[in-house]
Amino acid sequence: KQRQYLKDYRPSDWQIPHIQMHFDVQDAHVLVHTRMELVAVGDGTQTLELDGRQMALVEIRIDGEALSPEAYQCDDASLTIKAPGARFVLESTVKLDPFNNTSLEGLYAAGGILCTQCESHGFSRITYALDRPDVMSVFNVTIEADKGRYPILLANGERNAQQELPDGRHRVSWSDPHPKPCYLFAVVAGDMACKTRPYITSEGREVDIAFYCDHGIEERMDHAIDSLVRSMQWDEQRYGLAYDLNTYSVVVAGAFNMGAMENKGLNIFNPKYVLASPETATDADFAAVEAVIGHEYFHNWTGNRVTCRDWFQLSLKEGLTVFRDQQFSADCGAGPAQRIEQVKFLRARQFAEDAGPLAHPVRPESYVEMNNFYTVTVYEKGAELVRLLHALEGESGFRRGMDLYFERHDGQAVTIEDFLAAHGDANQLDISGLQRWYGQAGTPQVKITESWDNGHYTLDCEQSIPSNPSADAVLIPIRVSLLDSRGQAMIDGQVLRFDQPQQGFSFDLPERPVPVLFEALSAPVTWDYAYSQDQLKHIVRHAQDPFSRWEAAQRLYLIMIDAAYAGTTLEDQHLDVFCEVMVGEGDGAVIAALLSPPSADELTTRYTELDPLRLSQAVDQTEAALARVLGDALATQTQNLMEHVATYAFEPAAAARRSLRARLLRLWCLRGDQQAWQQAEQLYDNSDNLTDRLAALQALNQTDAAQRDILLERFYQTYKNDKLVLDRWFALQAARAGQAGLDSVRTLLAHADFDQGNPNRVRALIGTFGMLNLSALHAQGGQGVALLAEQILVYDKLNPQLAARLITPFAGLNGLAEERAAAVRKALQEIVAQASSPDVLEQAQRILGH
Ligand code: DPP
Ligand code: ZN
Repeated sequence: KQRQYLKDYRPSDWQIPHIQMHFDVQDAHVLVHTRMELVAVGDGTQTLELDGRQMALVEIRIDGEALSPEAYQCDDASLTIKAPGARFVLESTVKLDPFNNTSLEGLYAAGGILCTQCESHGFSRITYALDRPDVMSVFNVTIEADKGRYPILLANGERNAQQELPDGRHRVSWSDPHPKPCYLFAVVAGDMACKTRPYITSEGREVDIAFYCDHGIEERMDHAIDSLVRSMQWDEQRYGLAYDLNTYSVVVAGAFNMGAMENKGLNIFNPKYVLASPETATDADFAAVEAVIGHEYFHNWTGNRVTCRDWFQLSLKEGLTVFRDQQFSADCGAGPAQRIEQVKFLRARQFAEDAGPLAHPVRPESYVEMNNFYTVTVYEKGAELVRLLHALEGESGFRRGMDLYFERHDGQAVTIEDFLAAHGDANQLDISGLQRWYGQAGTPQVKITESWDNGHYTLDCEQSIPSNPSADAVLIPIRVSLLDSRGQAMIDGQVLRFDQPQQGFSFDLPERPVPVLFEALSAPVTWDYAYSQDQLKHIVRHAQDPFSRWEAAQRLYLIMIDAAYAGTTLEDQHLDVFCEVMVGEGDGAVIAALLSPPSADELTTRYTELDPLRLSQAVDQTEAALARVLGDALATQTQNLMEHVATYAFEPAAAARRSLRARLLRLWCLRGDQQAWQQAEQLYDNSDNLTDRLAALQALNQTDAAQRDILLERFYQTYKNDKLVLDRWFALQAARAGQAGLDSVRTLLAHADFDQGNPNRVRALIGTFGMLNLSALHAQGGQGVALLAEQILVYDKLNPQLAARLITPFAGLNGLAEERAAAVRKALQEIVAQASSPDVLEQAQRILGH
């Protein structure tokens, strides 16, 4: 497969204003007939090269005339024909085998239904096409199938007509008036339950909302439907954007590689992000459903109405839409703990990606397999850059920028420059310091020192990208507060514009302050300032910004983790401030976060020549020290939270209480206290919801309690027929530390409920083991690593997109101590020798530096 480069972008020689498709669904195959109008752009175009893979060409016609095989050339990726003129009609018929398509791209069978996934290049597995986002067409689609097996036939846009056919078959036709790139194309055929809800937009348009899933679990879609209605209202109110069709459908696909897909008017979803009931989804799941439903809906404007010129611009729609879904969740009541979670994820995954061999700019310069660039960098770092822009412009300036962006580009396929230019022009803002972020890989590091001279306080800042020394200085907003000795802010949330390699910022103050830096993480950077322990405790006690309290707490834990990693131990008293935190007032979710040391998977880039087992131990020792220092109050406080357990509702205050209870129970259980273990069992038995049941299991998961095995078995018996919940059972066991975790993974790979065709199940078991369980992955002198490599090769054949994601844990190679690195290198070499998919090969070779 050829490497594609951003610098080689050329507009398409052809446009396709109109595409008509007919799907004839048979028992064991599907025939797809496509009629496209092709129009040359400019003149002199002689040949037309269409993309197309994994299908059998039955017939091809130009202006009604069948072409003889000599008139075209066909290979495994394309079809080339000599164009008869500047305008003609091309018809093709292809035969597909969706029933054996395990890649989950193009048209495939998921459970009993047929569905599609076209982003980024799945459409050319359905028909011959110009599979690029800057070619936009109006689509008309008919689907014909057995009515008993496929009573529901869906495509993008509005339904026009339904017709009964002989032999128990039927046909439904759909048309989508909005020209769209083919990656937003979708069809679905199946037998599903449906729940509907009417909605009237701010423009007075009547919309039929329809959600589809397996029969018998319809009521689990209510939260998703409510979330969609809130999303539609929110986009109208906050951005003035209303929905633009009369139908909005969401279909649950049993097997799905991504979270969900924003196909125009016909979203297709991973069940994880639609189905939620108190007994089958946790608080975090409820929040994730709301966020992903919102995310896909917000794409209707940021992605669909204004789309990407080419795939290098992916962050244009993804970074922006993640930022919008984060704003939406915040407006729906997610508190500061949400920002803490975002930053934990950013640091654990995106900073790690940016520091290793898979680093790439938010706008990549080249790729072999585009699927490998749906990354935390494009999504999460991309969203951080939009957040940064929002902070610079303020709420009303950001809205002005968005308004101008839509005014200029509605209906177009554009670039990240176009987006930034609209914001810059709308606000007379120089965006060059922001633009540089998009082209440079690596996390900027900011070093801050201070001086104090008689009432004159200066913060001296220096920026660089250690992994990318030739990088230019970027614009880094630093939000600071300066606390006095009583904890009052002398400077409160001021934003410093730091855009030089080195820059000083001065303040005149009555006393020397404790600086609170990068409040709410105002830029996606790492930063150093030599805090004393007392300063950190001062911030934990007094800072206004909950995020900064958490940040200071993390730094306190890190002092202890560093010491333990180096083989020394600090007194438990080092953590005594957390006794006050535990019994303090305020948001329970924030207190829970304050009482959580960073986990080992967040720290893989912290040490050179990393010994992952020693790191896991150091983290465990720190958590144990925390549990000890909290003393008897830990038991008392946990028991207080056990009382008055109300009926479950997904509601911020109740969720915060559950989260604190879960955290305290877990710390208490770590002390090996029988009474704590019994409390966990009681919580499990008395609860009416999955959140608390999982909290109990997680509290016991790293202990030797007999209750652990008993509850795991009880959990299995209760939930064995519930796919999403059973995923948690697999994940829990894959998260068990060390050798025990590795043994569990081996056993579970052979379990009757382990299903290679269900990506959620694969991620629950192999993903948890690889991404979140360093001590198991590196257990037994490299055998854990070999097991992961073996599994990657299994999915290389079945589902390359999934396989390529499972490789990520190996990207830490360069930071590992030699003996560990050797095991990983050997595994990667084995993968390169045996893999056949471009997805897996590209990732393995990038990691090895080839
Ligand atoms: N479905 C994926 C997302 O929404 C890719 N577009 O992020
Ligand atoms: Zn998206």
